[in-house]
Amino acid sequence: MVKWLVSLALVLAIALPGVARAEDGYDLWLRYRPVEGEWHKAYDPAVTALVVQGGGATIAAAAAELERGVKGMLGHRLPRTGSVAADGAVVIGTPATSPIVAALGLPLAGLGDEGYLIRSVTIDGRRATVIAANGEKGVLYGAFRLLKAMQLRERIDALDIADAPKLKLRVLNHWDNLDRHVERGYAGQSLWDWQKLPLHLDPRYTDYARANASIGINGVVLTNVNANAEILKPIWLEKVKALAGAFRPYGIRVYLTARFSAPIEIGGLKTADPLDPAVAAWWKAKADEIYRVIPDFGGFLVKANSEGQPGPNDYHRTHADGANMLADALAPHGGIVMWRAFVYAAENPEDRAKQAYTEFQPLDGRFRDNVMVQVKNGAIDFQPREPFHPLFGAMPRTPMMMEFQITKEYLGFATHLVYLGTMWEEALAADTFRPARGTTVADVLETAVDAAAPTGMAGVANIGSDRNWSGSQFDQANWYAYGRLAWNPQGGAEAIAREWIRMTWSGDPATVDAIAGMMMGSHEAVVDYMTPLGLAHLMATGHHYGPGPWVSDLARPEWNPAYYHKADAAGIGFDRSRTGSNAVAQYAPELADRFGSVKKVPEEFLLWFHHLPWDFRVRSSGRTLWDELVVRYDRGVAAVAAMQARWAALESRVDRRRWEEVRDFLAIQREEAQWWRDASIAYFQSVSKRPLPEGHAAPPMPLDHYKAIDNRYAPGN
Ligand code: BDP
Repeated sequence: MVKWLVSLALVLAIALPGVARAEDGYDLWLRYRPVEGEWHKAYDPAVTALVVQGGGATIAAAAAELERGVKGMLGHRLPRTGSVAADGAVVIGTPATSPIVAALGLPLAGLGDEGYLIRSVTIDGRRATVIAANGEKGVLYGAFRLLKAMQLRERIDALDIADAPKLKLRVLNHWDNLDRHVERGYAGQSLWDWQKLPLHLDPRYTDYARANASIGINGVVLTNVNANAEILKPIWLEKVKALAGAFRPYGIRVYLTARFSAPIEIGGLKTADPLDPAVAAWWKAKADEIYRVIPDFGGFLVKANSEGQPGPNDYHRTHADGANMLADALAPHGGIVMWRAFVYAAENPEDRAKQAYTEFQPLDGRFRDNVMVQVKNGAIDFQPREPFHPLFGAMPRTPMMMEFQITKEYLGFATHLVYLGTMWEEALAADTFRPARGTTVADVLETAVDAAAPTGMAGVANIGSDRNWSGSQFDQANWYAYGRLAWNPQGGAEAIAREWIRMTWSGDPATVDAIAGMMMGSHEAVVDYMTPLGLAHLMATGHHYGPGPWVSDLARPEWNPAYYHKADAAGIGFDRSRTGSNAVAQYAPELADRFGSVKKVPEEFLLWFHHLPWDFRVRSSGRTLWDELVVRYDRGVAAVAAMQARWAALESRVDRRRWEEVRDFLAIQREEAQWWRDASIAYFQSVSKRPLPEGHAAPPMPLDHYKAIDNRYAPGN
């Protein structure tokens, strides 16, 4: 019987490849599943052979990807030919690697060294598609784009696509420790299997690089911002070199985090003072050593004088002193320093939201040309919703790099379905009013300080050793959306979601609409059930798993949720208006006025900027603030229930295994949304002493129950 069942399963698996193959998410958006009927007929004759004339490892990677994609989608091999011998050739190359490309005289001038052009052309009377670029990386990006056209069922017989990235550095930040623990990681262990490096290269490194290249990511910081100086020792650099070698064909450079006190810890010096010549000499020698091992090393990412990390302030030097010293060591090799502006200090009584601006803004113009200041999207810390960081637009002479968090530390870990594209779009589209109305955060990022200056975006990775890479199927969308927005910060979150869905789940229009609907509303839902109306940082201590709005006993004031919500018998919210911390003054005057006024502040930031009485009337609804909070908590929970219902209806529309995983995760999300709602209402009600509005249920348990929940082993901590 068992044997018989096994053979039946085998027969089914062969007969119904699309249905029976258990997908587990490993293939990401590069699934290359067979193309059906009419589309197959259209594509098949258009892609018959591959013409590659020379080129290096990156062109070889592009060719291999085209072969893989065509085999998967069209079912045929892509023979390589040296010339266009029949209709349907795909010609790839740069004018330097390919005489055929050179002879076409294509308009590549405006595409830089990473852009590409894809055109349907006629060569010697034969129909062909050319993927051309100034550099090999562009060819690789173009190859992925052609494959995407087929994945999205776009016509490929009259192509004329020109595209180039708007930012130069599109970087993933891995918060990975050398013992493979990932700080704030919810997708297993670090991908970097250090113990087996450099001699064993896990094939996943190549698949990781392919996925990154497919969305234009061109740099990865391998190590945690809470840095370990060990990584800079020769034995580790050999391992880094091996990873760099695996990534190089895909146009990806490696970077490392530099622990500021490394000269003391591994260099035997007594100080790490950036103005001490011996310290500068140590870093210079270290940089020279790194570049001997990894000639295209990208540079350093530094977290200094933040949350206990060492830095120049320890020696009464500025962040510019520290960054410039490292920049001077890297400059001869073309490396850059990404210096984080995420700084705040327990000793500093100033509103935490103000501290980064206070410290960095006066340093505008004082950094070397190869320094970028890397700024989180908001002024606190990757909260479900924050207004954009006031440093954007306020340092016009300093290259500014956006830092988004892809891993969902504060947004429900891997088990909550939260599409971050909309959240990032909101930040990128925010008007800074600097230098004038209409200059968005995206514009600030894209506008290089001068022609040679770097521009960039960083994303804290959500990638680990889990089969599905990101801990959940839907968190892959956040990796994807991050890459697409780093390529083009003006790219629309919904369009990005839709293309991801079609490549990852299904091309069926009704299915795409249903999943897009879930994703597009998902961020608002999590904001509602965790931190509505501009509340922030109410998560439990340390691991940040679940609610902890009552916490007020931690050593550092700004680690306590109570510091952020300031709820008392009279009301709730953090007064950052002129009469409060005056954080609004760090924005352009128009915004200071808007955010600072209770009448004009956007409702989603109401309690971020204002402390208001519980019976304050909320403009949009006319409800009291207390009632509105309760309504929003419930709205968030209801939105998760609606996602569950939508997903249930898709049961027959997507493959079983992934469908079940998402179903289960939504059930976890539902429970946890309820937990957030109940615990938050129980706590705030203990402060506000108000009855719940009619039709809204009391939390089932007393406050003490929620306070006693102990999740000390939550992941990522
Ligand atoms: C916080 C994280 C912490 C990071 C820190 C940072 O909780 O793990 O080290 O950000 O960005 O959100 O440096």
